[in-house]
Amino acid sequence: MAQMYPVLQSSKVITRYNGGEPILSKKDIPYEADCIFNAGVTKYRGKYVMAFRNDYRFDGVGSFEKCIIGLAFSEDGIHWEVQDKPFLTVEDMHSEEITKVYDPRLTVIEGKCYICFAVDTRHGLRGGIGVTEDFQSVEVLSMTVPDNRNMVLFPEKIDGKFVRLERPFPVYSRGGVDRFDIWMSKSYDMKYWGESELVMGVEDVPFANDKIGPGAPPIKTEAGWLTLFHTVDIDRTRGKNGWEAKWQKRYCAGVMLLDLKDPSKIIGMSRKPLIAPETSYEVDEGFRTNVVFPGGLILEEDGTVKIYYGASDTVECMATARVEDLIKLCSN
Ligand code: BMA
Repeated sequence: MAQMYPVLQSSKVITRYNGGEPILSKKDIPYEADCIFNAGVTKYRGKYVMAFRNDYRFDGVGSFEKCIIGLAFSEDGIHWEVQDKPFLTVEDMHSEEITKVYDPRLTVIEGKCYICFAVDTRHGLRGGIGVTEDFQSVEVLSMTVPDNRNMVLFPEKIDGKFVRLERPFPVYSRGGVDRFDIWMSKSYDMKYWGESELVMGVEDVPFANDKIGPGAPPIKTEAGWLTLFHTVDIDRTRGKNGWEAKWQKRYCAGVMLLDLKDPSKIIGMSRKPLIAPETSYEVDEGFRTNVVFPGGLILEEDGTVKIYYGASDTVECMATARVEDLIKLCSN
């Protein structure tokens, strides 16, 4: 059985926007919406773009009938103008197999905006990669076999190849429980992926006892590729909270630095969470509780970063930090 886990605190280097108030939530959406969270954010042609998850029509038990992706634009990365219709829905996937589309991540590479997303299918969870230039439609370039998701792309080719981080779910071969790790694959064309290798095992993270996965697409710094990941610890003594009947997990954001030339090599990582659930939105007000799920990291010209994260699967929040402080956290 998983151990009881200690209190975890966010690093002092981060500042939550408005003390942890959401930057996007249900009330901002001009169509049917309940939970707005786990967004991917990037800058494209001078504007901030956010693709967010929208779960709606609660079934009264533990999940939502609908799970789609919406789109918003912003001039400052804080105030958002939401498009009047959804961006990527189950119907857009043209497959009877697919039941949900969610957890988008955005990366601009060579002038095109790529979107990684997850889908639930009747035969397992898959990770998709699509591309858009007009944000009207998405051309799907590849889909993994089950079970794999949480994919994020590096913003440039390395040695002539596109590179992604990803998180397969090796249940059968990891003892029949969650022991999920971060992997990496490469591709010449975004379609065919290979050269897969392990980047970080869950056992390498002192504040995780369950699983880890990629979070925000990496940003390039002189010290290496800086990236955020999510971590999960389970504590069986945690009881019901939120709208869920039973929720014993806690999700935090971690930060690590990968080698510029060979990003399968970890240069360093923070041995403590970068963001742990602490505010009411993160801890006890949402559909779930105790969830901080990072999906976007933007480096500004003044050396600050904006960190975007979903709070308790219900709202989208943001925090800021100095990039050099994040690098410092990874230097042990
Ligand atoms: C994961 C994903 C995320 C979600 C998290 C916490 O398995 O479904 O989208 O935020 O659980 O519920």
